[in-house]
Amino acid sequence: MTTTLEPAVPGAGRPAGLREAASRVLLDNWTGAATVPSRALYPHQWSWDSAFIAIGLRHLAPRRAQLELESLLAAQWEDGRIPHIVFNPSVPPGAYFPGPGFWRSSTAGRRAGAPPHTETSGIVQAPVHALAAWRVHLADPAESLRRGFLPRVYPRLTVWHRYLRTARDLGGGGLAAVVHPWEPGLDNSPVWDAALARVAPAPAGSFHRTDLDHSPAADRPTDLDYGRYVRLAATYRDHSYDDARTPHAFAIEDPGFNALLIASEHALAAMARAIGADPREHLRRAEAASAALVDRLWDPAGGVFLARDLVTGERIPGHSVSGLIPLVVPGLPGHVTAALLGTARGPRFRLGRVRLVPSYDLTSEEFDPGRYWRGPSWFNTAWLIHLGLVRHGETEAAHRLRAQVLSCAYDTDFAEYLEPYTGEGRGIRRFSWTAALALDLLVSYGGTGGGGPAG
Ligand code: 2M8
Repeated sequence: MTTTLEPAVPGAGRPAGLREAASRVLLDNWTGAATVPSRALYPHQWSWDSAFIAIGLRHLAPRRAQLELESLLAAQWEDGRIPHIVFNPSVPPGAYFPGPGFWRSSTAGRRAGAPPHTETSGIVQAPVHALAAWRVHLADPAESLRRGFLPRVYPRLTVWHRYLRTARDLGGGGLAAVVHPWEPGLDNSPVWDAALARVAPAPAGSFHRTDLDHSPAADRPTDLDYGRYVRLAATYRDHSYDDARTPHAFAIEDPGFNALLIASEHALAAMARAIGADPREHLRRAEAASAALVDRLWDPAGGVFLARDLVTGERIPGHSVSGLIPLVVPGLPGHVTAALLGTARGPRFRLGRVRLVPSYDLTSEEFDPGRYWRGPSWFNTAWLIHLGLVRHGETEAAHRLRAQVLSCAYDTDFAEYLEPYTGEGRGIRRFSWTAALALDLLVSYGGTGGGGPAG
């Protein structure tokens, strides 16, 4: 077991050549209007990936970073949802499963306002977009102004948040629910296991997984997981992606997803100020959602936020990194953030004593150091925890985490995720958000990139 402490010195451990290598990944994965997470495994545009990618891309090409977000927003549905995948029509239909022929957005999603000429998925991902858009604006305010970036994206992002706040408030308590494990982005987290056990899997022979052509089966979700993912998505599709009509076997209030919505609402307030609109409604919404987050998901005994299963009405006992992500929310009660920081450093996550932040509780029987979101450390969640540490004045811990992000990204050739104890790269390499977020922490050291004013 490796417990190397990374240097707590600003800039120490910064691998020479990181900037060039990360830039090369982002350039190679750029398709002309957006960036694929990976040419092989994920050959289309993903929603929260694009937001993280834009955060890094802004340091190389602010205009491209704007385009990254604009091309995603161009596929927004009329009901406000931003789809989790925008399919590239020039990629062969069988290159990724489930592809456009499965989701059939332009027909099945017509009533929900899916775009007629672009194929997308019908589910969503975590709302990091306003947080990214504000940072992209700040990278080059003159270019942003010249292109009218904020006035174009602000109304779309506002409608996106409205969709989550209204159609997705399935529990009626002021939080957004996710209706598929792919939505919070932590696909096979043990937190979803009990809820997924209720879902009858689609028959094994009824679909063909393409992910196993690119990544070892031991690093990926199981076939049984996939059968359930397919069943949930098909049921939603067969109800025209109508949130009120679909009988949701999986409906969960996830702390990370809602924390990002709140942080992004603060970013919308900053954007409103910048374009001369009234920020007060955004601030009011952020405050209301923060209160709901604490009220519905805070677990004082565990010192962490828990997901709430809306089918059983109960909170789910498993501890995932998602429960720490509320560290990014400004203005949470002091006792909550103090307890969260203690949990991050404690035996479940061992911040500073393992690589990055494990995606699942190290002390749990379900922890698996190599399998996707069941334990490995990921760079996007590390970036978010870094933002939280900066925000709470935890400078030394933030420096250490940043140094780990830089060295681990470089040493693993921008792996998708890491074995937390050894730092060994897992999944695919040359993964876009790993490159983008390492670049961001490399360039915008000092809290400005990770912990800028609003959002
Ligand atoms: C993973 O999810 C996709 C489905 O959306 C997949 O497994 O095919 C997750 O890691 C998710 O968080 C990420 O956005 C996506 C693309 O990188 O891959």
